Amino acid sequence: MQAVAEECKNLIAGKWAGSESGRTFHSINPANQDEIIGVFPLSTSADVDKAVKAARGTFDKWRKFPAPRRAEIMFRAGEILVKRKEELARLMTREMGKVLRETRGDIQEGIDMTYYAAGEGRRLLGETTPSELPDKFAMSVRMPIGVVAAITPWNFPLAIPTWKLIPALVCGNTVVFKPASDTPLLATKLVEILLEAGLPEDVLSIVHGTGQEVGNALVSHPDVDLVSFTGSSAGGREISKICADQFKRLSLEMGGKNAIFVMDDADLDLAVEGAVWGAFGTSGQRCTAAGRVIVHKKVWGAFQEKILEKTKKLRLGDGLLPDTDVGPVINEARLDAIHKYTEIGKKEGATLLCGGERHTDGPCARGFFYKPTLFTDVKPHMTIAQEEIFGPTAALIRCDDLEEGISIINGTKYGLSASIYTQDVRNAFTAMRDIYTGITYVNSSTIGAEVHVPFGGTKQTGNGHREAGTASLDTYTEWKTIYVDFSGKLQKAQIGE
Ligand code: UN1
Repeated sequence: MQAVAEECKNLIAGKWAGSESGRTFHSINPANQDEIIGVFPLSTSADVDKAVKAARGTFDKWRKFPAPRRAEIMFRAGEILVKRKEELARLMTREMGKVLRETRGDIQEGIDMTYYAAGEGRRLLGETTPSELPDKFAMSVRMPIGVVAAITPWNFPLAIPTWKLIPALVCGNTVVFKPASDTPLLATKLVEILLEAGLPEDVLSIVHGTGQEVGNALVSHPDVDLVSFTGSSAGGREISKICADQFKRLSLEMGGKNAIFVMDDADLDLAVEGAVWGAFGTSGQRCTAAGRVIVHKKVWGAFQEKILEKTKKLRLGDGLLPDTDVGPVINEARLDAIHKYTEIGKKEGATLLCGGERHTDGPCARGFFYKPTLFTDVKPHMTIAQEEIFGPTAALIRCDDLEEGISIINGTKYGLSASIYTQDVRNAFTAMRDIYTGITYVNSSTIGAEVHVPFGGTKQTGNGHREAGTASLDTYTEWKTIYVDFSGKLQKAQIGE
């Protein structure tokens, strides 16, 4: 069946319309670049300006709309997502390539976030405390921040937008949404669903286009109060500079060089399964992907044999087909970037065990496929063990003991996710204490975070903020402390009478 490309618009100030530039761009299927998924407006800073003005204009009304009512809209959106899960998952596989099991998971993560944040609408808890003075009352409440710019990546086209949009809206902010230009269709679907659920049309805008034009205009706009960005470290650095200049609130979620550590007492089969899933799930295009697998010297040979065998069996193909294990990567530029790391790995002296090249056989000829790639004898300082590849490449690193393994885990500029496989409670608790990442797993892969607990990383993975869980409320609100003195006289804190 030849699917028809959808023609989509921006939603600005409650109206669906093209860009004032009149230009458009395409979203294509990375499994078959001849298939156009949708046509979208190539927007300009003039479009951004309109969207931000609309968001500013409606903020006062939206912040006064009771939070539980705001949250009910999100809950209804969650129900629509449940009904449309299968259709949206299929569309997502066509738009960004990952296999159907995983796109179903992406929609489910969006549902989970939507329900979770909807529940928070009846809480948004603050604090009431005693005052140090008689007849005086003290409390802290959460205030929305204002206009939020949400800039999202293509690897989780629905889940990550829900991490930002839903809590931002429940907290009473208005939002201008700039989705990745590789996955504009799924983003548009989310906005349509929020409107269908009853979101007032001017509370949320979506502006399609490039990071260069739309992203930049949004981040620089003086009427944007908070930028929430998930994407590359290079993008995050640029955004940081612009925001710093304006003292703009900024939440960044960027790279990772996550590691799975296999101790000598690990259940090896379980560890192999976790490593293959962490390294090659989503074709390695998760910020939580296991790009490094650190293996204790006592199980080095056995582990290597098992992981190689399992990796070689992975079937590449269109993610809609039931026997596909690994889909394409997102685009040609990503293929080139991944392959460059293969070249660097070889040059720096690592041994290529399998993969290391494009896959263009048969039905994959018109897609962006890269073979699952394993390097061994990788030294912790090598480029392929330090830089985020964002593709299906894993580096096997040998280590002598627990202490060395943990220090290798911690020895990169990132700190998102890490995992240890061990059956020994002492090893597990030592790792839980000493691994310096935002997310740490025991006997589970580096991927698979849940929405009701904080998500994010230490060091250069982020800038100290977390998404998901109650931590996200801290991103999308400011604290206001309120004192009420009902003594009828001037009371002086710290000074007394
Ligand atoms: C990301 O890759 O940016 O933990 C997010 C996971 C997913 C989210 C990944 N739940 O792998």
